[in-house]
Amino acid sequence: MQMPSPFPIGMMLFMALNTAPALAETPEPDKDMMHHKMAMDPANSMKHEGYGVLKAVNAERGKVQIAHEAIPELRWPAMPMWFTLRDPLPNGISVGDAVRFEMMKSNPKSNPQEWVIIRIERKR
Ligand SMILES: [Cu+2]
Repeated sequence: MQMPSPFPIGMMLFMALNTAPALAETPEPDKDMMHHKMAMDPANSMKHEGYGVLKAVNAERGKVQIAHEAIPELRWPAMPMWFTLRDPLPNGISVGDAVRFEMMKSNPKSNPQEWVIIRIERKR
């Protein structure tokens, strides 16, 4: 009984003859592809800047709600949103203040909403 093959015999031979060079070149295309993919996905970039108004603080949970402006690089429209604070909220920032903040994902593979503020300051 003959095994069904999706490939014509000439193509099989071609693939067999090309096995060694293909293996040798495998790491480069993979790396390029991954780099390209990371560049294409804005959520994988490390750090993003945002502006908004501080709406609420939950000091116990280390979270703040910011009505942030649109962030085009992430394709985020303006919205009120809770963020996790990496550090305690600096003194002198209170609810109602206009703020500038920097954030990054706690884990690049996690849910898109897990953003951590690594810097926050009153907008001058
Ligand atoms: Cu948001």
